[in-house]
Amino acid sequence: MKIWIDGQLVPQDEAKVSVMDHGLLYGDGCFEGIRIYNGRIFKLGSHLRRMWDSAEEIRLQSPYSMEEVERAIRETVSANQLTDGYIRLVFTRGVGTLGLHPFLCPVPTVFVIADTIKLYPQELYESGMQIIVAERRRVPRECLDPQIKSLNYLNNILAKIEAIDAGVLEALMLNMEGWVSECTGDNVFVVKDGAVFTPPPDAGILNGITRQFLIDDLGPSLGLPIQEKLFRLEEVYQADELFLTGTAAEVIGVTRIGDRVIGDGTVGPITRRFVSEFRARVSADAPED
Ligand code: PXG
Repeated sequence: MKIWIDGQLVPQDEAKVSVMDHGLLYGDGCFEGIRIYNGRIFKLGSHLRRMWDSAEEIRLQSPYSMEEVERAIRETVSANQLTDGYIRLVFTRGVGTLGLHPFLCPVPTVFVIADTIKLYPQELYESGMQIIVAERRRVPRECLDPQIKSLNYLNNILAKIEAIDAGVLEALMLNMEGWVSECTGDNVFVVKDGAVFTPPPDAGILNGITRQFLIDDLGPSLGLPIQEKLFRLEEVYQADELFLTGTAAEVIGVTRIGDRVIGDGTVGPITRRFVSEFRARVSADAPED
């Protein structure tokens, strides 16, 4: 596998980051996870814009322009001959001294990995996924805004460990006010009486690119408008259907939360329409905007 790092494509075992890199020492940096479908880079423009927004929020200035990073991504994908796969774009604060001071790191480290992706088993999309509600709350926006896709994922990882300990793959997280926010690596949608809801960005979530694609594009084209609304766990338990979205998971139904069954315990009809429409859209001609 070839990796693009600091301006060069190199074999994987030559792609190295220093132990003095603040991305490693402090989790100081940001990243994106992007899908390749049938030779097209799904929502590359949106991912690049979110990457630049994250970088700006942490006052990290990329040494490469957005166009240069886009070129680097396309080069990495073709060097690895990928038509379907997964891209990881990372900016770190770069090499510095011991000590938090970010501006003593002169040059951010930039790298691009393009690889295949292991999907959830297909049967999970048919039968629905089980998740839990994490004890751990989502970090409040006032502390570290979840809209920043930073290299600090321990809040999510600790909730993910709760899920793994419970024998499932995802955990739903509440914010500090008790509103439903999102899962550890996925956004959440509720279906009730034919209407579809998802928490707004100010619930303290990552505004997922997949989430936004459903709101702007799939929902309207299916005649299923999606409303952003704060809701409590009770509304999740009383939902007719529940589903998650994310770059890795795509669109997937949830049929159980802990020991509670959602709806009739099967993947509901509205979720199925989103799952199949998503698949159809990305496999035909995935939008790159
Ligand atoms: N919330 C959080 C906290 C995420 O990390 C999403 C929502 C969904 O956003 P997108 O833009 O992907 O629709 C994410 C995304 C991984 C991995 O390697 C994680 C994500 C995306 C891709 C890969 O586990 N999280």
